[in-house]
Amino acid sequence: MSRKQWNDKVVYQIYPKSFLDTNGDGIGDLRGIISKLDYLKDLGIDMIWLSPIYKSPFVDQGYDIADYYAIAEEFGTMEEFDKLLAEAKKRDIQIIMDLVINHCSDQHEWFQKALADPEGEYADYFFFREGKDGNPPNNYRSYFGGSCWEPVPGTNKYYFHMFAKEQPDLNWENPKLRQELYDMINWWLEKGVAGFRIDAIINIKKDPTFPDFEPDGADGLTGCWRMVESVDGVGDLLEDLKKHTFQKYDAFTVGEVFNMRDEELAEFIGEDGHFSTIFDFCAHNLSDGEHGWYDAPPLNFQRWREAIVNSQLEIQNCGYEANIIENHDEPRGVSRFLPEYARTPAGAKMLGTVSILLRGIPFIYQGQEIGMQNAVWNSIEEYDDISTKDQYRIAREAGLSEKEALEVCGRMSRDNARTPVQWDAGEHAGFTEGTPWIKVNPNYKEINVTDQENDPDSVLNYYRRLIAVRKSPEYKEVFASGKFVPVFENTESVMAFYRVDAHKRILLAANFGKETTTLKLEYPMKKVILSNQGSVNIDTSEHAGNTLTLRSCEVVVLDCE
Ligand code: TEU
Ligand code: CA
Repeated sequence: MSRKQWNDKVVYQIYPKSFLDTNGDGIGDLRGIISKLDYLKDLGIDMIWLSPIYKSPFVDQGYDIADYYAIAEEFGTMEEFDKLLAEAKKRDIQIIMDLVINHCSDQHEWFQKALADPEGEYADYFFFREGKDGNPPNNYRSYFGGSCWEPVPGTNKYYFHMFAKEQPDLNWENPKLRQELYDMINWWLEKGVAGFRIDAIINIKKDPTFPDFEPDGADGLTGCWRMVESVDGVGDLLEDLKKHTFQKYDAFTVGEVFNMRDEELAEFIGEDGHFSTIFDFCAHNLSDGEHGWYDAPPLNFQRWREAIVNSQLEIQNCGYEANIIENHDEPRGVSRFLPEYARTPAGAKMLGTVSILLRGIPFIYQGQEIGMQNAVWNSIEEYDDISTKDQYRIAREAGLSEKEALEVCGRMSRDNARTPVQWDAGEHAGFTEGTPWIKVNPNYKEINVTDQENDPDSVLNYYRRLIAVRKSPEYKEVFASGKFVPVFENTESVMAFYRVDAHKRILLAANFGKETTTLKLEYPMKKVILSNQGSVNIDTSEHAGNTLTLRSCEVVVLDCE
């Protein structure tokens, strides 16, 4: 797909396990997704990204794949997947899969064969290395805690994993392994998927010498991302991947890329970039703590605004990124980016408007369209997420009390976004007739789809209008391709920008503050395109000039001269 074919699309991320359960086992499934396609169509969705649905032991919720050619039994069958593709197509909705190819599951046949014969050909699908004097080959810490190296039983070797020990990393230097992956990718493309969201992809390039780095934590280890940042040559692997797969099918690809070198942006998303697009995590990276979640800096509106503005300005020099508020790895945006007084329907609409109308491809995460929030977690046992358990341990080891460590996890846990979608006010929020695999956020009686369907003023109905505006014949072009121009940057608590092309100048202005504020408009307003609090207050009288008054949590989108 050329840029023109995807830069006006709106994408919706489904985390299947928590979307909708239709057989009472407490786990969302493909039939649940099929039954909600009309709902998504109605919302204005063009494309669905499915988090992994492949066969998996679910150590990391399906990001540990045991068979790339099979659907997880928990979710359904290949026939049901084909039905999902066909039903989506009828509605003009495309499906993209999650492509997890930096690592697989330790239950994958390749890894089992490698363990069975550590000198054989399958061992070279992975990184098997000899230890140093009874210790692991080097001092890298995995993303989920502990050493990146796990002993290979019966040998003096270790295998390498950047995530959980059940997620061995694949050796991309091995052409045979690469070919196996390419065949698999092409098989899915032949089936009719439109493309992929590509997991943790920058990690595929390893430094084969695995040099030690200066320890950066109490455990004496060093984050494995240091190798990612120091090694050269990931671009060659990504081009090889593209050439043998996506390019041939004109597929849409969105890379999950952290730790990229800034100067390489154009190579990633430029006209002939490695991917169609990558996610913009600039706002999310603001809460990277030096040692973990427990020392994550608190969010500050000015820093948030500055990060987004700078990122937008940078990106438009070469391509498009994908804009998100939240995803399955991040806490709910309403709880994270809005101050407490703004965690209301008005606040959710305001945040959504900014995200959807920025320059780039909007991705909406399931439940975002009704303003779902972080849950309240009462004990570490309530969590399922492997990363949350690790972060809890780190926080405790750093001296935080149980209560404090829980508070940290409550704020940052990936499980915040993984609680079931709140469909109605009935038992288990209408997600399942059985026992949900993870707790339902108790606020489902206040926040759920059914109630919002019936309320014209709801967050859900606002999102429908918002997406419709973005896709309307009149404004589609300017929102898809128009330039991003920041404005009112010196006004405390206001996030505002223009989207501009040869024909249109759109102003978006949002007041994140607690108090009412006024802005002196630079251009006369032609028309109110959207607002989240009823009538828009513009005073054009002579003494006022052209003044816009914004209440707390008010956002307006104006067509200007
Ligand atoms: O996420 C990659 C991931 O975990 C990053 O956030 C990583 O911690 C980062 O590179 C550190 O800077 C993906 C999936 O979205 C996630 O759900 C999986 O757990 C992970 O890969 C492993 O597949
Ligand atoms: Ca089910």
